[in-house]
Amino acid sequence: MKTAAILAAGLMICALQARAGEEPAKEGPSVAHRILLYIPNRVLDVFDMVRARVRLGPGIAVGARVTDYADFYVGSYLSVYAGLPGPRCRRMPRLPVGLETQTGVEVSVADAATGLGLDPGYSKTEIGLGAHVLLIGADIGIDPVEIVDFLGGFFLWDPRKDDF
Ligand SMILES: [Ca+2]
Repeated sequence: MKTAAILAAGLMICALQARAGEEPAKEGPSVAHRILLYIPNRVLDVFDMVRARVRLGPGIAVGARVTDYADFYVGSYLSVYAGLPGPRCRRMPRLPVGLETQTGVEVSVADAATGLGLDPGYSKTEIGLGAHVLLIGADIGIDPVEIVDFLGGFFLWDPRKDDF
């Protein structure tokens, strides 16, 4: 009898602990939050769809991509860029001007290229190409997932999870 009572008390403690460990249901942003940031989020989403950077600085490089799995890059450059910076892949917007560098070789997922934090920041689903010749470079691209994200945004769907 005593053993059964201890066992029952133990089971109750376990059940209570399991309940205490349950995550509360996650709530999304409030309606007021969504209304206030609806327009800014759509504006940021529209700029994510296209990359169109020009670069100025020394280097030589060539690259092309149809997603991160079918891409190649070889070269080295150190430049300032201006233009549409391409997908954010985060909430904070990218500036339309800045420093950009990339050095090395990349073929598909074998990536030995680095920009030491100042690389172009391609999204994994981007399609585009770029080249750098002596002092001038250009990089253009489009991201189909960002197009879906932009269109979905009108219906409050945010597949890229980049809305404020
Ligand atoms: Ca979005």
